[in-house]
Amino acid sequence: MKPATDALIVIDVQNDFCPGGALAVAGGDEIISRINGLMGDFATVVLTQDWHPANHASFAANHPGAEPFSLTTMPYGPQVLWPTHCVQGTAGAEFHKDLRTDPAQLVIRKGFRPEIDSYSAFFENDHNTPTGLEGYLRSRGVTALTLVGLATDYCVAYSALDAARLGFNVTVLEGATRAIDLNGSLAAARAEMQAAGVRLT
Ligand code: VGL
Ligand code: ZN
Repeated sequence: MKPATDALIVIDVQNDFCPGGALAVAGGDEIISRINGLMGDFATVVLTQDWHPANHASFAANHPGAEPFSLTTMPYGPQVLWPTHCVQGTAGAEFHKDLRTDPAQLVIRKGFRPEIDSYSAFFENDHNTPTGLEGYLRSRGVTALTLVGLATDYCVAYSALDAARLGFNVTVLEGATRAIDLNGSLAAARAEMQAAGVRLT
């Protein structure tokens, strides 16, 4: 058992990020048994859920003529336009059926505002609008985070970088993550995380 100051943050282990899903991450389902096993080691377990309305601005389908995986510019900066995924209330947004959810005390949903994406579990993509997770963790005395889940180079990396910036001691268990790896995004995310003092193991 880890000390009570340690929390496990399980990022977006949802059907749409697993094989067969709308934004499938290669091998996304391979990490689930490992994550389930880890849950027993942590007194605090948080799950995140990408949770978009159908009219979300991050969907290529909502930008006439735009291809999935192309880049656009939003008021808050560059934004990848994704295939429609994790729409609120759909099967694709549900957690993978093999993921244990009972040990989690908190499920944090993100990306629910139509006009702004939220990769990070802590802040939306403007790097300013909080999700509330920081307050939850701090008020429970948590100082160290272990991050696992999908995808390494987007939601896991953005969460890890924000957490490090907020002063948490952050470890990403790379073996319990899988990446999208769009145009070198995995290498870039790893370098950024290392530079920010995130431990990659
Ligand atoms: C994610 C792209 C779009 C993720 C979520 O969970 O990494 N990636 N929405
Ligand atoms: Zn999303």
